[in-house]
Amino acid sequence: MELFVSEGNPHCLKVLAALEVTGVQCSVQYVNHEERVVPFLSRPTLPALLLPTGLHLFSSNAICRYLFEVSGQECSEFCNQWLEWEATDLQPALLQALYMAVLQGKGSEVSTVLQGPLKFLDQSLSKGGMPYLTGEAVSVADVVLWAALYPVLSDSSQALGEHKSVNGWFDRVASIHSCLSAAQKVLQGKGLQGMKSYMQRQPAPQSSQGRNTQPCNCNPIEGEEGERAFSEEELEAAILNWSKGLSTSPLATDRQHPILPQEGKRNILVTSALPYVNNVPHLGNIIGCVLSADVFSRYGRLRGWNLLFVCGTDEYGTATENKAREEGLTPQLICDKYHAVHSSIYKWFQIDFDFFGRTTTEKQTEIAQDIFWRLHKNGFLVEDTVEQLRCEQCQRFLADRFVEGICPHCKYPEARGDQCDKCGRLINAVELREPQCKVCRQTPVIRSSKHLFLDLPKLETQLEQWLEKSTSTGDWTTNAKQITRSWLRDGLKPRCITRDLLWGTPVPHPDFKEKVFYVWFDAPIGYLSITANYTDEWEKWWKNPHQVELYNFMAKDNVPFHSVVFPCSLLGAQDNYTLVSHLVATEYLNYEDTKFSKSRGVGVFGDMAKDTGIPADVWRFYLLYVRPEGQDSAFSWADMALKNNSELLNNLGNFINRAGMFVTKFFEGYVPVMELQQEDKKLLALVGWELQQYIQLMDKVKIRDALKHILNISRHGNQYIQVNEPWKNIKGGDTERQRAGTVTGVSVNIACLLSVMLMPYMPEVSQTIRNQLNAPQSCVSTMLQDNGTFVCSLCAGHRIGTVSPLFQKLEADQIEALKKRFGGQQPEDEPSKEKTPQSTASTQPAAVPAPAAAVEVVTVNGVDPEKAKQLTQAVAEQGDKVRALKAQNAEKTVITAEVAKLLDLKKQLALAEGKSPEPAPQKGKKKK
Ligand code: B3M
Ligand code: ZN
Repeated sequence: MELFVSEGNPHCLKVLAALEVTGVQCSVQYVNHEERVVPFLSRPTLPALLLPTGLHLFSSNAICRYLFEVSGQECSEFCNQWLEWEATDLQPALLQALYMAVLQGKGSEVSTVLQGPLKFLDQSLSKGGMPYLTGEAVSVADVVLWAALYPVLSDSSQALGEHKSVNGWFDRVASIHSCLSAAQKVLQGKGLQGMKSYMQRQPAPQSSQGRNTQPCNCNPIEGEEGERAFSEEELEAAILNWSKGLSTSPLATDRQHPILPQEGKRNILVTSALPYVNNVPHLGNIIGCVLSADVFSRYGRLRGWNLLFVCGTDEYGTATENKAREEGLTPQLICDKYHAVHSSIYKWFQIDFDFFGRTTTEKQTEIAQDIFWRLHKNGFLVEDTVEQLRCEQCQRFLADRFVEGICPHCKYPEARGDQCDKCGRLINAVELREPQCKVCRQTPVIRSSKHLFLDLPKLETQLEQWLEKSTSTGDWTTNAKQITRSWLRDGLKPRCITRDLLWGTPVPHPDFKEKVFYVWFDAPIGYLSITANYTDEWEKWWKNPHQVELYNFMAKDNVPFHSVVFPCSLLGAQDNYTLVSHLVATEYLNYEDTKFSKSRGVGVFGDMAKDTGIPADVWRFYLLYVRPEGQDSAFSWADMALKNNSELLNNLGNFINRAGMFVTKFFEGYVPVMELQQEDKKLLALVGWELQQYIQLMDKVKIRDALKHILNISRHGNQYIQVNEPWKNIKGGDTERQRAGTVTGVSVNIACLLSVMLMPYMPEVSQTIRNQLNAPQSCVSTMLQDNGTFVCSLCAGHRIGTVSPLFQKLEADQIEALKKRFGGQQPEDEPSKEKTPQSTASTQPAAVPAPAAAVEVVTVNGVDPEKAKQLTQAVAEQGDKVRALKAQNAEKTVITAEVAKLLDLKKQLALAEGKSPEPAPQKGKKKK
């Protein structure tokens, strides 16, 4: 038997899953989409199964059924019924949905199209009360439906709404390894984008197929092609809302600190992963953590939730110790310096933390040690002996980054104690050949050292029970659930929580006096200690799981620590801690078509953004527009210019400016009287609908998708103005002038609504619009009223302020120059150092001293690679010399002189590499 499939074809996903689940012997051939496997068919059809008889099967469901039968699993009547439903009801809707999501960029409308089938599936599953579609065991029906739905359901950017039973069932099937592995083969880990080339070859689906599955039961009025249609009732409701005007109980806009949980309120605690202090964050770090958390927090405040947003720098660990040695400073001074760098970057990006703290505080020691003793007392810590390298001269055990030697696998001479940068293999430090202490270059000896381990296997059952609940009731992104599941699938092992380092929270146990806590045990406790530094009543947030909902924002490489390890620490400590309810993880943001790389000088780092002259709000807008939500995405200069010029300038800015200008020019700055006609009512309904979509998506933390609805509104607005031509009507008779007034009044009210919806994304622009419109403070309560309605907030007679353009064009030559400036040098033929591309972890191998400046402005001018190479060598040698002198406690004056030489060399190196040799210009900037 031979099975023919093609990549990115959703039908092939079904048959491959069936093949893998049943384990039937059959060879698989990957062919391209156009391959005509079945000779007598006029159109190429894949998948196709060539039977031993020489006959072909070419319906995907028939192939699946056949494979199950061959493996001895007969297809029941019930099963057949589901397969029928899949082919006749689900497929047409799916085709439409995929077409929209993959080719038209209308991912946000997928939920509408799939609403009907998903609801049916959900009801059937919950009525049936069984784990699988047809009973207690997986059948062909489960595999077929799961595989059909996999592309959309696994894409976390699709807000498909509440389908509890579907979600539970979907996850259950997904945990069958063969299913996921088939999905991986077909989609190549690219998610929906993996289907692009397949979808491009499919005929466009009839849009009526989408119409049949409208979410409401009402009879929609058929609109023109591509237009959303509303029933009379919906139009009436829109006018009723509009005329209600602003609520009389406006949102309190100034926050009273400390913010504490309140009875009867939705109490939301938001954290962003704590950035490592020793590095300047790049755009990928910023979008993954602080910016996403900021947008959600700002939105939550608009919704009237009682919300606290905390973050801070993660300051302990080897990376800080290394940086301190390189810069000739104490670890504490390094932390102080870089904490200020982080603060100023986030301030520039307008990240509105309620509190931005740090982990090197007394509260951290207090709380971390308390959790440690509780774990100890409750029997969740175990002791074990570990073989480690110890430098007798420096009198200490060498953490992985403090030792270097020959890689046992590829013989690379500068392999680190944890990994080889050449072959990428993980290394156990004791396996290194000819190991050297990186501080004094002596040969270390092997010694055993006792360590403490968190007994994860003992906590596993508790953890799983909690996870089951949290992931089913909370909004965990798909990647967060998948990563967690795969950790659990392999079974948990005890994890070492102690390290032989100096710079860390001390382990209070007398038998482990010399040790500190491992950073990943310590860092998440930072959330608690940072809150404790904000308010003494921190336990009201952190030991209050029934009143508090916790949102953790992070990039996906941080997931297991937040979903498995840290929850285990808290569960084992048994003190009624608040555990995460919503784990929101982004995928990776790439830079152009490569990765951000500090060492190669590629990409835009937080502190450089402001030197581009592009306003912070535009940066925010673009990063949120390409937020890696559900799949990896890329920052691109050309695209940023395009989006600025098309979406911000021509669409959004243009609409708001026109609306305001009409009021100013035609009505002396006073909002005119509005007499709504059918067309205006339709627009109100449409804008109200977009607002609803925005709210639904934001509630589910689909930040990127929600943004598209803001832009939709201004697009509708522009079209409305274009069709109604107020500039002509204003010159006509009474009726025409009245019409111009209505159109202007409605438009300027839409502009006001847009300013509120923009607040989480572009806070400054939002404020500017409200200033220009002289909008009442209470307009920000739009999202409180009846869960968000479009109301008339600038009534007839309201006087607006001075209107001016909001955005500037980004010119092609400007963008070219920026692209050159930040493109970095040609990637050298060096081993990849990006182990965890989106974490703020240092990607700099410790052997190569980091550039002296925290702020690098990368230029291509004046680059001298040969000289740079020599200087790199010289810097490394001089660095070693300084370290050795320090280790030997040499005279201070001697050390100072050598450090000066080192700094000078680094400056020369920076110049040779075409970077700015000046250190961070932090002067004159206030600490947050
Ligand atoms: N500092 C790793 C990172 O920035 C780490 C996060 C800690 S969150 C508690 O990716
Ligand atoms: Zn040593």
